[in-house]
Amino acid sequence: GQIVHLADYRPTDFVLERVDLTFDLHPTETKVEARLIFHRREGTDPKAPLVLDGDDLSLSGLLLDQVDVPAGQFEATAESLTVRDLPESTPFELTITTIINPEANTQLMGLYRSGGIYCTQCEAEGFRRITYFPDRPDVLAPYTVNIIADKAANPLLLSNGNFLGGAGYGEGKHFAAWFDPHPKPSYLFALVAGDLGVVEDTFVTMSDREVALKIYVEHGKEPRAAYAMDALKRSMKWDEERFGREYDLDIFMIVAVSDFNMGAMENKGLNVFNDKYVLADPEIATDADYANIEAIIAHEYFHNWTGNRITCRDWFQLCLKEGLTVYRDHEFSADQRSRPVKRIAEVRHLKSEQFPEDSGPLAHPVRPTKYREINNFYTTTVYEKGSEVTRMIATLLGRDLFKKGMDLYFDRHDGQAVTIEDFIKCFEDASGRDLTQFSLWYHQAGTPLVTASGTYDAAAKTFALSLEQMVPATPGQATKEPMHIPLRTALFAADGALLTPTSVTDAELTDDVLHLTARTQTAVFHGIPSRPVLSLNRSFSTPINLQLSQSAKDLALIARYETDHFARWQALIDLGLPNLLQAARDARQGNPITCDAAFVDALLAAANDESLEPAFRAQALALPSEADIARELGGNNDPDAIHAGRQAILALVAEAGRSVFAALYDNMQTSDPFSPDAASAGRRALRNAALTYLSQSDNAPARAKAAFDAANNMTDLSAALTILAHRFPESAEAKAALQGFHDRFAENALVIDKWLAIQAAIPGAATLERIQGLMETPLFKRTNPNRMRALVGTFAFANPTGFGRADGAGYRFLAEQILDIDQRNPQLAARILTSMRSWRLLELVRADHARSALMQIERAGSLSTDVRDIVDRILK
Ligand code: HT7
Ligand code: ZN
Repeated sequence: GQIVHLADYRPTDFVLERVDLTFDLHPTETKVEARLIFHRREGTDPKAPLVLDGDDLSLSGLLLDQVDVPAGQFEATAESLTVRDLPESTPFELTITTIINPEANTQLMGLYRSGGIYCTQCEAEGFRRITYFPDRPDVLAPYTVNIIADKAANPLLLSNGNFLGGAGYGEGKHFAAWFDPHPKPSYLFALVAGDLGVVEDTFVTMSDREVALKIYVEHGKEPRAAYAMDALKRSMKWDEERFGREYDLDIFMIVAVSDFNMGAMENKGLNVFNDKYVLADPEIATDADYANIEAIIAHEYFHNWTGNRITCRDWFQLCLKEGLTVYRDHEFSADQRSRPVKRIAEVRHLKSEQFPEDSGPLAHPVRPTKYREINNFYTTTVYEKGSEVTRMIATLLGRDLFKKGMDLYFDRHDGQAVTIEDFIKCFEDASGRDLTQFSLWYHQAGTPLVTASGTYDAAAKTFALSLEQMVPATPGQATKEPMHIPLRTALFAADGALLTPTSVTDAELTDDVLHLTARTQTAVFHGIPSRPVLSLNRSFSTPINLQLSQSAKDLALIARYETDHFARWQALIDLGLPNLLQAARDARQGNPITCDAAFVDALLAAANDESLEPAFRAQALALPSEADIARELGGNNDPDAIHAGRQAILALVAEAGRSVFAALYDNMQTSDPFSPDAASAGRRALRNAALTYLSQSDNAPARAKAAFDAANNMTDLSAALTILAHRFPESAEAKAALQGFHDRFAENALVIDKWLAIQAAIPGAATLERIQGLMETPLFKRTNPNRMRALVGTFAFANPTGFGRADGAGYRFLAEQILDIDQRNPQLAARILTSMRSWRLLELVRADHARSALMQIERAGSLSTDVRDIVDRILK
């Protein structure tokens, strides 16, 4: 694990012209023959050797222009192949043969087996586990791929691009050939072979070309791919309409596999998906699953232009494709569903995942400058903060100039591997604006803190808004420059009417966007007839922590009258949060817990407001999580007190809103037959939120059990099961429901994952023993990432009282699991270990236990680079 620095970037000495791969597939001995045509890059050292990357490889043949390369001319290790004395000015062909073992590949990087099929994962550096190669994203070439395999076991032979042809190939075998004309980096290579069912459709593009669409799933599961297919067609259409992007091959394929390290992978023309993000029907998928499938299908499809046609020069530029593509999938979902509800969900996710990363030991810039293990930089900062930065460019430029900048980007850089600077330059050129200060968002880590206060001058009819920004220190960045912070802003009169200033001085205001660019700044709004109520950072226009003291009355006014519904939701959160923080403190002191009536009234008013969409009302009812409360408290945290405080507030709201919740539960029925559309999902979300509150005041599980028995879809069923298991864990009803759910879905791995996750999240110290018990049962498959994430991941990321039990047993358990997982799958181990990133916010006794567990990992003999990198940074 050497540290790689952005400043060391150099182009390769050799240019790769073409790639021709032949795979002779075998579960344990696959022969890979790579024919690579290179020429020396002009202006480079004519004597320089060619150095190719490898990972765990052994060379079994090497030809130069079809002739054996003598032993003295090359050197092969597991990690590299060096060839000397290569032609100075003419192209040459290198033929490299390697034998690899897909069955033994437990890292799930390179060529591996999942559920009896062959599949690949090459991003970021998996291709070098297949053959020696210049395995970096700035080496682009067209690929021809020939696949030979046993015909009975592998009727399906797939790779990138268009199908060239296939035929029989000796005894019991057959072959297929694919050609991808679009030059691509090796990380976008894919191969799939095996026996799968297919769902087929077509899409006619904006220039009238017909594209064949195929989604491959396990035999018998074809009907469950219908929603994914629908989402794919909607994505293709949307990218044409919104961004003018047309698909560019004759065929687009998706393959669902059950063993996968992440959500999905955008390989050119052949996306490979975690089957969790493809398979859905009402019996097995929740509304959240449907929304995820839609978003991830879109995300991978959108990569075809933002990532594949235009790719990254090096891995430091990862946000070039990921931040931008997340922004695109967010916009897609906002257009397909409810924009404000989507925005609320995004901000919830950003605050609960990215903000802790940005304020802890793993903080890094959206565009980092060094890494030890690139797999550890597929982070929420690169993805979600990267998306927020793109969104801010759109906010600064406005819709038309942003579109012009994107068009210029697609025009100027099609077929290239580029940098964030190239991307920003397109928006500068399209708009004439200088984005130098704005680009600090890519380079400075940490969530800016903006402190705001307003003063009204009745005589002058002015409202002065004083703003101050502070970007906290983060690892490797002690001091920061002031950033360009675009704050959407509105002022409201006491009757809820929008107040429009006659002018604004001492700050730029464009539409509703106020530009904070200095460390301190006071904007003066003129022509304000009465004391205004300030709504700041509407629609979360900038990812900051905002400190603004507002009275409960003002917040209630925003919650009622803001035209931006995101801001309404934010006002409800701002009303509720102080109650939750105080409740945690009171629970710790053993004091009685109370709750402001203004908050309860505003919450119930929103829940009851029929002019608001049900999905919004459900979001309003979902209080900040225990982790959110811990973050806001800021340190010396006791998870048990936070839990007890939050439960007490839930109970107070439940008590006050009993009749509101009962009416919602009765009235928010959804249509039969089931429909996964956003409006129906919103009604289910509101009904289940009401049920959660009702069960909070129920003393017995009868109502939740009745809901469980009556459910006719997975959303309602899993919501009822969660209430039973979390609220009444020791009841006979909860036990029977858990058993019934298990028996009904025993054959469905994705549903058993839900069953495990619900149990892993049961609050309290006893859950650890429950998890250890579940790990002893035959359904616990250590090699399956979804299963490990469902049980160990949910426990560590989403169960603060169970994982953080006072005796430290949760942390010790995690350390053992990490060391075990690391032996097989370092990427997965490192990711689950990031659940420890906020350990320093714990009270002293727990923090001490957490540190000991981390040191137990750090001291272990044979750690992967992935885990070593995370544990070292978390402990630093
Ligand atoms: N670009 C992909 C990221 C990725 C990945 C996927 C699967 C397994 C390992 C992986 N490493 C990186 C997914 C995406 O962002 O679309
Ligand atoms: Zn992506």
